[in-house]
Amino acid sequence: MIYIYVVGPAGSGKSTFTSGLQQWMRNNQYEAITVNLDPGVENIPYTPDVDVREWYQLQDIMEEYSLGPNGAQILASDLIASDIDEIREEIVSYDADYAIVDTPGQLELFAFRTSSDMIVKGLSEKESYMAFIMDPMLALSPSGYVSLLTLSASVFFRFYIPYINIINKIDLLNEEDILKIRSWIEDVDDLYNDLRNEREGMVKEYAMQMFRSMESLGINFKPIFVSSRDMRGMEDVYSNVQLVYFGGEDLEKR
Ligand SMILES: Nc1nc2c(ncn2[C@@H]2O[C@H](COP(=O)(O)OP(=O)(O)OP(=O)(O)O)[C@@H](O)[C@H]2O)c(=O)[nH]1
Ligand SMILES: [Mg+2]
Repeated sequence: MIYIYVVGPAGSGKSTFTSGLQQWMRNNQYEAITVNLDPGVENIPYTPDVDVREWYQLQDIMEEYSLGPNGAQILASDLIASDIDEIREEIVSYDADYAIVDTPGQLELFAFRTSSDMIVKGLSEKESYMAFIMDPMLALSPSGYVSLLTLSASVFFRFYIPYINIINKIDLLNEEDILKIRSWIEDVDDLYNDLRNEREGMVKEYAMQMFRSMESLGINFKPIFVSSRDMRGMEDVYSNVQLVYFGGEDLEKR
C-alpha cells in the first residue's frame, strides 16, 4: 500500500484534494482509502475510512487537560503517534492500493513536530509519498511563488520522501495567470526575468538566491496544476506517483 500524505498551509484545499483524488482513483478502478489525521476537524468533504477522531477528539482533550486548541492539537499529535500501530492496523486491514492521508489544517503542526516523524515512519516506512498543496493566489507574483516553493522545500527537508508540489484551485485562475506560472515552471529564466522586474533591492535578491539554492540542490519540484473541485490534474498526480514507485508502469486495475 502506498501512503500519500497531503500537507500544506491552512485552507489550501488538502481535504478537498483528498476527496477528489480518492474519487478519481475509484472512477479509474484503483482501490484507495482515505485517512483523516485531524482530531479537530468538524466537516470533511468525504467520509474517512480511517478517522483519528475515533481515537481522539480535540474537544475532549481541551477539556480533559485544560488546553487551548493549539496546545490540544500538539498533545493530540503526540497521543496519535503513541497509538500509531493500532491506527496502521486499521489502515492495513482495508488491503487497498493507496491510503490518502489528510493532515491537520495548521501546516506547522504536522510538518514541524517530531511526533509527525513517528506517525509517518509508524505508518509507512518505505511507501510514503507527500503532496504539498498550495493556494494559487500567492503564486501569482514571482516572489510569492518562490516563497511558496521555499516553504514547501522546508517541509521536504523534514521528511525527505518522494514529493510533489501541487498548485490547487486553478479553476479560480484565468488563462493568462496559468500561462504565466507555467512559463516560470518550464523556463527558469522567465522566472528570473519576472523577479528582476517585480521588486527593487534586497527582496528581489533574496528571492533569486533562494530559488537558485533550491535549483542547485536539485529540489525544483515542478508544481502540477490541479482543481480539486472539478478534478482537473488528478491524472497527472496519479502518473507522478506511478513514476516514483513503478517507473511509470501502471498498477493492475482491480
Ligand atoms: N474553487 C476551488 N475551491 C477549492 C478547491 N479546493 C478546495 N477549495 C475550497 O477551499 C476551501 C478550503 O478547502 P479545504 O479542502 O477544507 O482545505 P484544507 O486545506 O483541508 O483546510 P484546513 O484543513 O482547514 O486547513 C473550501 O472552501 C473548499 O471548497 C478547488 O480546487 N477550487
Ligand atoms: Mg482539511
